[in-house]
Amino acid sequence: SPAPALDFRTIDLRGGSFSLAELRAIVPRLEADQGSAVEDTVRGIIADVRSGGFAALSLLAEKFDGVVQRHPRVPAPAIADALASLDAGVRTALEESIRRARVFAEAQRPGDVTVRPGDGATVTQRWVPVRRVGLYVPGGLAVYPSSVVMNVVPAQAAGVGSIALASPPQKDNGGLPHPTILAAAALLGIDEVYAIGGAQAVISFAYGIPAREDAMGALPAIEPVDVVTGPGNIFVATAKRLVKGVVGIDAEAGPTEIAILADATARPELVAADLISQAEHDTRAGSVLVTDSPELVEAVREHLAAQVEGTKHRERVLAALSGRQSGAVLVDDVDAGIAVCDAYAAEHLEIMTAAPGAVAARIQNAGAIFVGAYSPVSLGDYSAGSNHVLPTSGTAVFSSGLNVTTFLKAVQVIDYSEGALAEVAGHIRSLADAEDLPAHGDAVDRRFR
Ligand code: HSO
Ligand code: ZN
Repeated sequence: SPAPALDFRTIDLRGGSFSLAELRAIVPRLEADQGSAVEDTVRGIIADVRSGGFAALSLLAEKFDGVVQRHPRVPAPAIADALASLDAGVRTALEESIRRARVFAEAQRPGDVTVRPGDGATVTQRWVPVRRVGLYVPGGLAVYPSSVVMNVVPAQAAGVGSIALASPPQKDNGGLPHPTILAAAALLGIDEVYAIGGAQAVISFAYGIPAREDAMGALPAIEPVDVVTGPGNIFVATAKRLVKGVVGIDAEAGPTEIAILADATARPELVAADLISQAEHDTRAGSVLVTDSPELVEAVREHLAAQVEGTKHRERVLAALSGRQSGAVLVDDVDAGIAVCDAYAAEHLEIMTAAPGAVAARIQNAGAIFVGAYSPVSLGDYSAGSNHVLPTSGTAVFSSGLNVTTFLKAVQVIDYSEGALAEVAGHIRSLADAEDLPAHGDAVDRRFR
C-alpha cells in the first residue's frame, strides 16, 4: 500500500478573539468514542468472572491469550529468573528511574493537620493509605516496564501494605507475563503477580476470586483490592469505568498527547522530535504545536517530514501527526498561546519560549509541564522522577497525574470536650430545627440534661 503522506494541519487563530468554549471546540482533539458494543462485552466478562471464578479465568485465558491455565499466580522462581535474565543496562536504568521516582513520591506525603476551632475542641485530618492495590500492566503491542515503576512507586511511598500486579499471559513465554514486566516487579519487591489479561484482570482485582478446590488440589483466592490502577486498551478502560465505585481507579487514560508552546526562539528540530516521540505510541496520539511564529510552523513541518522518514514506527507516527487530533495552532502572541494551552489541557505540555519558567508558572491546565529545551517528555516518561501516568483528553482541567495521594485517603477525626460541645449546642439546635431534623438537636441536648 502507498505510504501515507504527512498532513500536519494548521489552525490559524491570529487576529481573532475566542471564548474558552470556542477554544475548547477549536483545539485539535479526537472524537469521543461511543463504545457501547465494548461495554456489552465487558459486562459479559464481569458476569462470567463473578459467577465462574478461576474456571471462568481459565476459559478467558484460552480464548483471548491462547494459553491453558489452571491458576494465574506466577510462581516466585519465574519472577526471580526474569530479573536474573534482564539486560544489565535496562536494569541500571530502571533502578535509577525507581530511585528518582521514589524521592519525589516520598516527598509528596501530606502531613496530618489538627485545628482547635474552640476551647477543648480539635478536628484532625489524618492521611491513611488504602489497604490493597491492584495494578494492571498491558502485555501486547505496548510492554512498558516504566509503567510498572510509575504505578508501584507512589503506592509504596503511600504505605500501601499489599500490592498485586496482573499482566496478560504470553503464549511464547510459557503462559507467563512478559519477562521485562516480571523483572520490573522483582526490582520493586512485588511478589504477587498474576497472568491475567485485559478486562478480566481489572474485574478479578475489583471483586476478588474466591478460593476453590479442583481435582489437583487448592486454588488460592485472589483477594479483592481497594484501588485498581494501570493503563490498557479500550476493554481495560471500560472495565475500570464499570468497576469504579466498587473500587477506586486512577484516571481513565486515553491516547497520549503532547502540546508544545513555542515562540521563534525554539529549535524546530527539537520541537519536531518531541512531537514525533509521543506520536510513536499510537495512531490516535495527539501532537500539537501552539506558537506565534509562522516561520516556526513551517520549519517544524519540514523537520517532521524529514525525521519521520528515519523513524522506526513511521506509519504509526504519520497517522498520528496527520490525524485531526494533531496540528499547529497559530496565535498572535504567547499570552494567546497560554489561553489555547489552558483550553486544551494537555497531558504533557512543553514550554519552549524565552523565559520558559515564567510562562510555565502561568499555566493552569496540564497533566505535567516540561520547562525549556532540556526537559523533553521522554525524560518524564522514564527518568525525571515525575510520574508518567497523567490525565488525558482534557481531563487535566480537573484531575491530576498519579501521585502519592492517589493511594491515600483522608480520615477526619473530631474530638470535643463537654464544654466545647456546650459552646455550639445552641447552634446545632437552630440548624437541626431549620432542616426539620429535630432528633439531631435532641441528641445534643440530652447530654446536658
Ligand atoms: N508517554 C506515555 C508513557 C510512556 N512513554 C511509557 C514511554 N513509555 C504516557 O505518558
Ligand atoms: Zn511516551
